Amino acid sequence: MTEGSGGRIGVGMVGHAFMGAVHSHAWRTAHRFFDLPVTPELAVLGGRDLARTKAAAAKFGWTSVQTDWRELVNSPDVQIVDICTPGDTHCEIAIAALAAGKHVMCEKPLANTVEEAEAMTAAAEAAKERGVRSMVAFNYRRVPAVAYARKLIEAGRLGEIRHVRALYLQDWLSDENAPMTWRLRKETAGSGALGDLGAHIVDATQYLVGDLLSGVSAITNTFVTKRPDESGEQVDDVTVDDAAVFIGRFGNGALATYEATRFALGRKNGMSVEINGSLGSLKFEFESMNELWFFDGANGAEEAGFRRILVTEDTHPYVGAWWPPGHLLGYEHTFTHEVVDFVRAIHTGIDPAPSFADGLQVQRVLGAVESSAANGSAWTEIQA
Ligand code: SOE
Repeated sequence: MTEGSGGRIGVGMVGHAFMGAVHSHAWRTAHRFFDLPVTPELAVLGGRDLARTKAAAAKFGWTSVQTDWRELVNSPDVQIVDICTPGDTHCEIAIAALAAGKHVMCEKPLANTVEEAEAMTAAAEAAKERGVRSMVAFNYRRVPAVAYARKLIEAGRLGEIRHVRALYLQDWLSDENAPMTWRLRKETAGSGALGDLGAHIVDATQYLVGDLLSGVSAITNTFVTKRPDESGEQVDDVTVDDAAVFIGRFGNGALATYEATRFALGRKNGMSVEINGSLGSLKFEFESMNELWFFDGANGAEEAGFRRILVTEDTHPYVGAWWPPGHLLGYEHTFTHEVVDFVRAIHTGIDPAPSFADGLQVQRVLGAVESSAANGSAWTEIQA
């Protein structure tokens, strides 16, 4: 079954922390603002602890709960499985859901290793033959200003792309007494700032440029190697990177620099991208996410300068479904847009993007960054 009956499509979501909260909001909101072919129903919320899952379901608007994700995946009320759990569970849940004929939306990074991402992609490709769709939740593609930047680049307004500069800066680990979380353990998170933040800017820049990285050279560091565990009674080892810095080359020759860190004191969610081409440049900063800065080289020298485009016109991507010009959008809207695109793709049978294959390619970039860093920053090609 690829769609629910009676104009509804049942969603089963596994996980109810930060990503679960923002995805719940998206599933609740999408059909109220966008015309959707079917209405998502928040059917089953999955979590390990019954009491906490029930509390989350009541808060976020889910009809029922399930503590066994296998039951959730096989429930007849569920046609879409949304995976919002730590990375170590993505592979098993996604493959089981696809095998059960359920469409799958999976949080980023797709997996903890390239091998897992390969297995998930193979399962997704096989399921596609049966009309089953899958998508990785790289939400920053769905910021209207980022989607509009893509349109400008696609239309050739930047000419030949030469430079890509991307940062993703947070500071929540600057305090060396901040406690351990699953995000700081390799077995649950796969990697640290690299997979959590670096994955976003790798995806966003490849999407914007319309081309893929062909190789990288990297350095990483773990500044604080031991932290109090969750109980506060013991000290535990941090087994992932705290920061990753790398350079890369795109297939088209563009040169790129990337920085991902959780130690940039004062920077909360500082995701930013600058792209320079032969005809113009673009700058985007997530903390001012309704703005896009455009330098159009076609303007004469006297009038040249970066121009702020407020991306809130109803002709801009996604914006027409929301508020009048100048009435700004926020972080949560990017997830609503993701849900809208996914539900429409399921209905029309068009492959949603980014696909699991796209997620695998990002995973290969992350893998190349890790192996370069482990090998004295050696230049490391990315498998096509
Ligand atoms: C935590 O670092 C985090 O929540 C990421 O996991 C998200 O993907 C990002 O959007 C915000 O920061």
